[in-house]
Amino acid sequence: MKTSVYQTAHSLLLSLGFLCLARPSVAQNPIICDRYTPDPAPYVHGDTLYLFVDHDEDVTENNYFTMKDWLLYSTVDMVNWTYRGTPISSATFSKWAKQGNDCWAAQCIERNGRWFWYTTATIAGQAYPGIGVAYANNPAGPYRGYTKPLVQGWFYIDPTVFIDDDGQAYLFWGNNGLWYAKLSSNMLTLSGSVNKVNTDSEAAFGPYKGYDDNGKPKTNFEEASWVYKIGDTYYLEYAAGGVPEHMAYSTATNINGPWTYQGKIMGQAEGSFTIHGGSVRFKGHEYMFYHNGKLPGGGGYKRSTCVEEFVRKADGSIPYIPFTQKGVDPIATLDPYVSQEAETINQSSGIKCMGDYKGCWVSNIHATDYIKVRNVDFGSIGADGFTAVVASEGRANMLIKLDSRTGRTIGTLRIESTGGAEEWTELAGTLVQNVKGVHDIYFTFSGTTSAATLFNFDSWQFHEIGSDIKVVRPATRQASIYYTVGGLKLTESEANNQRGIIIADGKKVLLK
Ligand code: FUB
Repeated sequence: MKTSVYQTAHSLLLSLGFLCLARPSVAQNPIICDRYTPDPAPYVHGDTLYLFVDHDEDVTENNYFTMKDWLLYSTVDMVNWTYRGTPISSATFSKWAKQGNDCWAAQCIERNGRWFWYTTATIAGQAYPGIGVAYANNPAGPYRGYTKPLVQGWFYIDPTVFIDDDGQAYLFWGNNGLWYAKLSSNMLTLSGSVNKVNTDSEAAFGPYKGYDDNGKPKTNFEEASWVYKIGDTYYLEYAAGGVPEHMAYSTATNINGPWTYQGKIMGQAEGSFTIHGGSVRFKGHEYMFYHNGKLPGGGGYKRSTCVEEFVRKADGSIPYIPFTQKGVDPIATLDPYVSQEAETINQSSGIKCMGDYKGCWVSNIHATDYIKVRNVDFGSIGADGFTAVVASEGRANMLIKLDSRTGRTIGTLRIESTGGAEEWTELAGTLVQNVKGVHDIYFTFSGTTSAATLFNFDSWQFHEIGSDIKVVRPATRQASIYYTVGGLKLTESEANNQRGIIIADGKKVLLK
């Protein structure tokens, strides 16, 4: 794809990215730590913010973008992010796209209960890209790729999709140029001709970034368009200024323009020559998503999603938004007394999230790793126990620490072999002390095994003092069962024979 635009100015930024090895414990940007997650495309649906991102591989090939699939995360509190799998890859578009790489920027939206994920890929047998769409009944899939690209041609990358108040959907896209077209009501094909926006206008897109060898001015508009509407005003956010890119925006009172340049909204991304992002409103707050190269090992081809909160001005204009390491404040607490996915994470080190729409879990757990979960509300009564669903080939220990990675240990879990890395079992741990109030918790690990992971971690849940019936997850996906509940050890056959309420350690425990 467009090697010439990118491959020059970046080696310096790329190498700078490798210097970023340590992160302060309060840092929340980048927000996903176990994978590189460029080109964020947030989407709000009900009480959940879905984050559709691209995926820069851990190993960069040919000193260029190495991108083989697309990922999904979600949040309800803006600080804990749940991995929802890798729902689509180039294989989703096997009917028309080059396979194995070039899974570039995308955006997904829901319409009438169906999810439409517009993506960039290279046309099979060609050097130029096209924009395709995959559709599903759920945000995490399974997705089916539509058989043909919607559009194809040089610089046809970075789709953004927008549905106007009258129900007409539009697709915008482009690098070094901006095109748009109406979408059919089925969202899978175009319903009209392709229009080109006049990005050569300084009034529309800001001061020229320079002049080419023929003296022709170069547009400030670069790529990564992001279209939405507030009231009667259409907003177009985009990466601008050439590489390294910054973020700017323009507005219009008609979807067909003319657009009016409104200014810069973010500076040049740190450690990355691209910045691709977009803003979204969620639960009364406004957030700007973008990417940088600041995750350890990161750089221009290993970029990661970040988010900042901003307050739109009374006249609708967007203020200049500074980058922070701190990121955004939580907008909700996390309830430890319901089952929480292990892959719901604020920050982590070493581990990897795995799985798909059928279920996700945490793997690649090593003795030096940790998982931080933020803003956990233990309430005023507190907890007296916890359980975790794990699968393990060997022995390991998990410690739960309070408020810092080296903080007080509040709980321990001893894990024996469950019979295999996918033999899931719910184990009860030991709560060392009662916990009340709102805290961050850290899961830390120890153990010795030659396997790639100490164990696999699916979910966890605390038990509130006084709630005398604990529901232990049914063993539907366990091949073997081994419970320790409130200190009482149940063998596989005992657990198999148990149905109904048993007394364990003075507490009533319901095995379903
Ligand atoms: O991620 C590959 C490309 O880099 C995207 O399509 C552009 O927007 C830039 O972020």
